[in-house]
Amino acid sequence: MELVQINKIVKQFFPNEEVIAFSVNDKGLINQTFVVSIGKINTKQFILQSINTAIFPLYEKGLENTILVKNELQKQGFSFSFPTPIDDKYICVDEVVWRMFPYVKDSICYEKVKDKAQAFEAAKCLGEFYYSLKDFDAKQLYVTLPKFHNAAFRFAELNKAIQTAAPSRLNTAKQLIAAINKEQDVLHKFDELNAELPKRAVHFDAKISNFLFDKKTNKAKAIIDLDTLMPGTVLSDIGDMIRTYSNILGEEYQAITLVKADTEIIEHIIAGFLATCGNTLSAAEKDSLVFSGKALSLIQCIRFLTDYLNNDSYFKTVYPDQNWVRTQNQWALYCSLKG
Ligand code: GN1
Ligand code: MG
Repeated sequence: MELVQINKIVKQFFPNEEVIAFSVNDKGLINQTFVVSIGKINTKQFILQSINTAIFPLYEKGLENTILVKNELQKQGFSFSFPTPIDDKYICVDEVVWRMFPYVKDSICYEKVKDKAQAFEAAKCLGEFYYSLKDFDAKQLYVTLPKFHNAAFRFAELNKAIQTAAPSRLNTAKQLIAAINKEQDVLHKFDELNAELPKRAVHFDAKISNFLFDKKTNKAKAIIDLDTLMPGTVLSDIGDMIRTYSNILGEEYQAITLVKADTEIIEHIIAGFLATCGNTLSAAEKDSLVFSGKALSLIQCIRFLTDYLNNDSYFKTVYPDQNWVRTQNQWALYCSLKG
């Protein structure tokens, strides 16, 4: 992207301002994100982001979800920042959909969890999010990504990919596919629990880079990336926190034999979450939290493997076989969680 193109888009939000500089933020695997500096005097920073509408076809409904949840969080006095699109709008330029967000000042975004204190902080923020939304009727929210964390669906997608995969990729994955086939019980149990547990407003992507931290105090400051906000159960969020935080080397780590879950981090996630969500959760929800980490690791393993077999059509990759590395990484994590 050139500055002139960026400026054309930003003008639709700030007609009287000029973009003086921008940089690419390449953290997400799906959308395209820029940090833009606006105004020659009193320069201010914003986030400019294009939406991958192939992956988020119901993005307008997603915006409605965000606004509904924002209003409720404000009403309940949620104490963390929850940056939502400027002017509550998305715009379309040359068939690309864009939105802007305020930049959370003095914040820092981490790709990997630094330590258990940081995991505790993020989980406390999520716990307060659940507490603030405890009386919010999740049925008001649209299901923008149907079956997103439905294990049976993910397994069926894997089987479809197996049918059309290139022989070399299929051959690479053969043993792992056989091993995954033996884990059906975990997939079934996850879907059964999801059917039984209370439906809540769920973030659906609670990884560490979706919490911003204060540069000075290291406290959580904001919760971001709301494209997947929709009805679900707590298992999706705590499961994804466990999956991403306990894997301290990160999901991109290539020395697979070193990948394993840090159990102390898991304890800190659960303690932090329960500290702020109060008695929002039922006993059945609390009992399933540890299991959810295991299930989400297996589901994400299946998702990366499916994409590998589909020639990397979903998750962004920067080197060949990256989705295969991610698959093995998630499998190693799953095996360590399984014990
Ligand atoms: C995707 O784009 P990003 O990084 O926010 C994905 C998540 C996965 C994650 C794996 C809509 O999120 O479900 O857990 O990659 N989001 C979607 O890194 O598929
Ligand atoms: Mg996301």
